[in-house]
Amino acid sequence: MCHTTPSTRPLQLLSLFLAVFFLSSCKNDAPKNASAPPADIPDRKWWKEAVVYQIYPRSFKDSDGDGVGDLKGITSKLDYVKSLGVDIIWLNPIYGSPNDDNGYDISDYQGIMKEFGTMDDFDALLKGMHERGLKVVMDLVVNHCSDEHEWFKQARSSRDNPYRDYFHWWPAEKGKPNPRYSFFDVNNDAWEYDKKTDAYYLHYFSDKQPDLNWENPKVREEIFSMMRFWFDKGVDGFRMDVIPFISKDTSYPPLPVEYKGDMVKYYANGPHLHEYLQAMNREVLSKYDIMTVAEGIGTTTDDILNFVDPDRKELNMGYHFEGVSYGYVPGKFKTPEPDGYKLVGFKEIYSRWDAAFAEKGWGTIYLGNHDQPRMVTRWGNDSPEWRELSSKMLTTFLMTMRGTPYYYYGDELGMNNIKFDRIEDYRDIETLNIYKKIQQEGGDLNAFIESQKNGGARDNGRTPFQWDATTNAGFTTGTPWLKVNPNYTTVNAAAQESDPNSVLNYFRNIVKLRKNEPVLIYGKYTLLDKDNPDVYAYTRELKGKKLLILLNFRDKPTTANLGMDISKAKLLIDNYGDGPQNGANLRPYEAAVLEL
Ligand code: TEU
Repeated sequence: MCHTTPSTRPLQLLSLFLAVFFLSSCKNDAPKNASAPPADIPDRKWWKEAVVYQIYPRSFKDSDGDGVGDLKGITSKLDYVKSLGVDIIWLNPIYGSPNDDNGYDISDYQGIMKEFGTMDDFDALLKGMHERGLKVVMDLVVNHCSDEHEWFKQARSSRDNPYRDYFHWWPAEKGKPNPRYSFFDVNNDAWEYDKKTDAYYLHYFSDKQPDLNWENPKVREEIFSMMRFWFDKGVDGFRMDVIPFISKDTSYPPLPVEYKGDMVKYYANGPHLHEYLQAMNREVLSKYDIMTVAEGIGTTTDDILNFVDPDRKELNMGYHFEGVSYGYVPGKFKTPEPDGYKLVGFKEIYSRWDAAFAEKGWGTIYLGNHDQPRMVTRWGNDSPEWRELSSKMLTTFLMTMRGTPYYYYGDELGMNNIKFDRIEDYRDIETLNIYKKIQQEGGDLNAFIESQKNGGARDNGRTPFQWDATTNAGFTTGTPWLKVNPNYTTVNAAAQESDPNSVLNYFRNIVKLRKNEPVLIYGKYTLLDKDNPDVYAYTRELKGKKLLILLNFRDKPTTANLGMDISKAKLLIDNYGDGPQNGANLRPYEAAVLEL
């Protein structure tokens, strides 16, 4: 045993101080509010230990009364964001854009959308974030740009324009190209005929979002140099929009006979994708201390490591679509199964994805974003009786899984789907086009509107943030671009701020717990009671510390069959406040984290 004599103590204190100082200034170290994980965790990274908070800038806070959220609005709310305990803010696109797809159609990659403000506003926002120890991740949308981008204006002006090969063209004299699928075209036709040069151009999304031709080295260099521009400004990473789509077989062969409209499977992971990502890493990403996350459309547990295996030097993380696509009626646009989704299948998906990173790589976890319905409506229960408890339960899931959590603005209040009755209330190109398609085909329009109330219409997740009970939830003094959910009079940040039991304060507490318990970040995940149709139970384990997470996904009491005695377990957090009663008997939507 080592005894410290009084004479050596000041020296020891000094070296302890220096060690702490050195560790806390180390780039890959934990964010400041975390207690230090055991020293021997391999491959620690700040982006693994972080909680990401996604802000949809259009709907967060409007500073000038035009009804559209903006950068100054976000800056004015940074203290709120900081108070959540999150580390990284992901901003949906804020670049110059005519807004055919709310900024995912970029006309100026190095400028700011007029409605959102100016580059000075951006610089002030970035400074405000960094001053508070918050990092910022921007959206990188480079599978396509806007048809109003100068590149496309040039390209479509003549067949021999130097920018022509920045895009994918099919000359009309070769006949109609083989079909390709577009998400946002009423007829799902990705080839748009352009009269001026008598040719078709390719657009996987709307006809105002022409696909960029990554096979052209000049395009890659333009994009890499644009990325350097933002990194040199100090941004801390990119979320890469539909990145598995960037490489294409430009001979556009007929689709194989097995093709059944499963566009993503056939179009993702093109022939040169990984070559381009490796070049991006070599030439840009590796030069900065930043993070990257692929919007991993089409990725599976079998191929995700091709993106995030650190030895391959491509990206850091990806997010998959298997979870959020689960439990929809096949063939019906994002319409939830009438009896609800099956929890056993849900658990299987998340467990399989956790296992994909057991040896290497790193995952993410999310239940909502700007393309999805509100988490509580889709995965919990948004009736007044259960909205708060089930929101907290889902938040517990997100904050106790391995993988970096991506948490969507407003979920910390338990915001839910707005459930529009009329197509006129929708603004999203996706919903409007699907409606038109159903109309053209003489389908049942009312059934579609009904299906989207609890379903996946993207505007459900894009309504303005509910700050307080004043007009328009304090989001704007003007007319909001998208209606505010009428429940803002009771569901709002101000009301929840002072209530220790609010959804908001539960979020803050569980974020704190995650950051103070390295086991929740790095610990091994083990699913328990796998076939239980109502309870999701699992343990997380690290260096002798073991936590048990119990989540009741139902509006009725139920019991987890754990095969262990938990009467001596220590309660760390619980959404009812007093922990499970009588062993593993759980009340409706009860969520608890226990130390075994
Ligand atoms: O989304 C990719 C995508 O495939 C979406 O079309 C999504 O699956 C669908 O909308 C769900 O209903 C990304 C962005 O996140 C999305 O907002 C953009 O519209 C899209 O790319 C095009 O950039």
